Amino acid sequence: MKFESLCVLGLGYIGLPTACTFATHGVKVLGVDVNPRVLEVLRQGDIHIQEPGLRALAQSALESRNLTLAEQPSPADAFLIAVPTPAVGESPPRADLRAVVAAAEMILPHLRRGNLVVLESTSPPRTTVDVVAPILERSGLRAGADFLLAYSPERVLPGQILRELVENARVIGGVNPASSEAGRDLYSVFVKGDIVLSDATTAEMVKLMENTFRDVNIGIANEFARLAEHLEVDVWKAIEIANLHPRVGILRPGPGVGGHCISLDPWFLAEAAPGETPLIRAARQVNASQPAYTAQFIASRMGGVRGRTVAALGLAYKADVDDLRESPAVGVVSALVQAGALVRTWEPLAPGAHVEGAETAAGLEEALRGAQAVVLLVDHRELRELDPARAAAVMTGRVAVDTRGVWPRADWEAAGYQLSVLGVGQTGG
Ligand code: SAJ
Repeated sequence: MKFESLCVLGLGYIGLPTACTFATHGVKVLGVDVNPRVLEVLRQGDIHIQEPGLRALAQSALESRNLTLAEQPSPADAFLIAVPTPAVGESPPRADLRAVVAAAEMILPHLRRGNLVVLESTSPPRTTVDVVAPILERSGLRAGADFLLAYSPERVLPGQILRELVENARVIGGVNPASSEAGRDLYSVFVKGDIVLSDATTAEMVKLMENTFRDVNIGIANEFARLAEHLEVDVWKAIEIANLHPRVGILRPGPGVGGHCISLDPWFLAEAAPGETPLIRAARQVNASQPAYTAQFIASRMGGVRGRTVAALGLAYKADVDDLRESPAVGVVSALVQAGALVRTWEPLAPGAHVEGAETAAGLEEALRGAQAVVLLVDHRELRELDPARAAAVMTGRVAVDTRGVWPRADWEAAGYQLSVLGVGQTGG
């Protein structure tokens, strides 16, 4: 099948790069977003999110006139839903599918015989068949027979979205084989990685399994870090050695797991069968408690934090992105504030970022000035490479805490610091 026109609903982290990539590969794309600010920013030649290369791609897509923007969909050969599916509630969080429902309802009046609809938003298994199909079938057309319907998750890594969009393998799960094949015809316009065909519910589960696998793996790394501190072992060295085993690949401990995906997606699996998912829940609990654990680690290595000044470096959920969603670094700062510390934060990729109760420094030097301790929360390149002598020149204390296992011990000790690393026993392992 050939798709000449495409309507992409949701111009966020996934929808915008996907819309632009289709447009720069010759497809006529209508980008739809219900937030007028998103469209306004794009029309001014800018973008509302940070992603390397995306501004230039959006500009060329718009200049080519293959990408146009609107608040409402129009008839098209194919529709792609890439709207947010946040988790709501606490015990346990559940998927909020309101935006998916709204997007499907927006497509409804424009749905024609032979159209393809693809859901890309991360969703609990069975969303495509149990939620999206019944809405679209209110048109009188039947999914799989009169129109084609598939689920195809995005699996791109923030920071590398444009490359991974093209190069990663993609799974396309149709409600019937014809839908999967139509999905392959659509995405093969730009996807260079393997395209694997499956059914809709398997494809939904694949996406959630990938992120859950990563969460569980990071959870065990965090638990190993806690153990290593008790055992006076250096967990980083231990993991390096264990990973020499051909069938072992332990991930990195840290202050917790953040971002919009890995910290939430496991709940979408757990909600499908609460009684059958104790491991998934346990890993979630370990990772969710890691910011508080990290704050305690910092406090114990400082000999208490009440009334003391801490420079907290990095607030993003991971290195080299500006995204603070579900960031464990924010959790660590909040816990330190609650424990009575005077925390000064500096996030080089989002300089205005503020955590309640903490002071937002105007720059790295200002964060460090007069501080008793410096804590690395995110391993952004410029923070990894912080020169300890430069820190020593403005700080009062000589305590450094590295929660990411990246600061070179010899350099920090040479500058007079007592360096504590998460996952390393008090004696330095
Ligand atoms: N983290 C660790 N230790 C590690 C790796 C990560 O503590 O060894 C932490 C990070 O600091 C961060 C969190 O985990 O707080 C998540 O970061 P990430 O780089 O693992 O993943 P995301 O959330 O940026 O992107 C993930 C990716 N999924 C997988 O790698 C299986 C990406 O491919 C997905 O497209 C994305 O989720 C998504 O949108 O679902």
